[in-house]
Amino acid sequence: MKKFFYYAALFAALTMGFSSCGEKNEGDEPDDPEEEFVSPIKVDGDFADWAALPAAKVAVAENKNAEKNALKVLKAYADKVYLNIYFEFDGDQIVDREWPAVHVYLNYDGDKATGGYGDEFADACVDSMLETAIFSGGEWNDWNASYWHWWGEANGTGWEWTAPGTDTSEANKWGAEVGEGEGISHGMGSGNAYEIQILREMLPNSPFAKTFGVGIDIQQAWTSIAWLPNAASTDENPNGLANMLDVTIDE
Ligand SMILES: [Ca+2]
Ligand SMILES: [Ca+2]
Repeated sequence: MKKFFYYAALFAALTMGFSSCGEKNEGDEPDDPEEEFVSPIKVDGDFADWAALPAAKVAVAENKNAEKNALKVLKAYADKVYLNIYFEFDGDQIVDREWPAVHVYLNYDGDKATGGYGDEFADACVDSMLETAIFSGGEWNDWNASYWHWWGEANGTGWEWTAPGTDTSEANKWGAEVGEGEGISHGMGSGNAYEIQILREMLPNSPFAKTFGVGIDIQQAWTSIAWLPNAASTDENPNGLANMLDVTIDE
């Protein structure tokens, strides 16, 4: 709980723009200019902010699979503080709107020799994952995700939940780090698109490399029906796996 309190305080300081040290007084100067940072992306379901970003700074993965095509495009932009994600989906395929989970996968260290989850990504180097739904009971849901680390073998596959530190054997794949609703991320949608903002500093034990990897998937009835980046399905690659999307922090 103590850790959660710390991150909640940090988040409050970052979002409200005043110092986390001591009480706020009228006219106080912030201790750290970073706390004044305002992202060019606002989580509001209005995507004009994405259109205004310089294209060279935005990583993009478009759907390449004719069957698993419920996700159309993934865009990722890492500013000084946040990882911002935008995606479009096929509304006709997302019929389960009770609580359809969207996962964000991170190769945060940029190292393809660490992490796993080759189930959806050819390079199998996912270090961590965020999970919550984009809809809840048919309405747009704030994407205030839980956070999990890969505990399985390096470059491994599979999906098991487990408590952190209890067992890092091959059988246990994901260990919990942060519970849902702690404010590590937010999201909002409109039409057939959705935007997510993740506060990188609130992800515990997750040092980001300047260039790191991102991927997403979307579920219907608790099963992933599509993910990005992807590739065409072939005899050699029946599941249409591709490497994660490289994202470079815009410093
Ligand atoms: Ca927006
Ligand atoms: Ca990794």
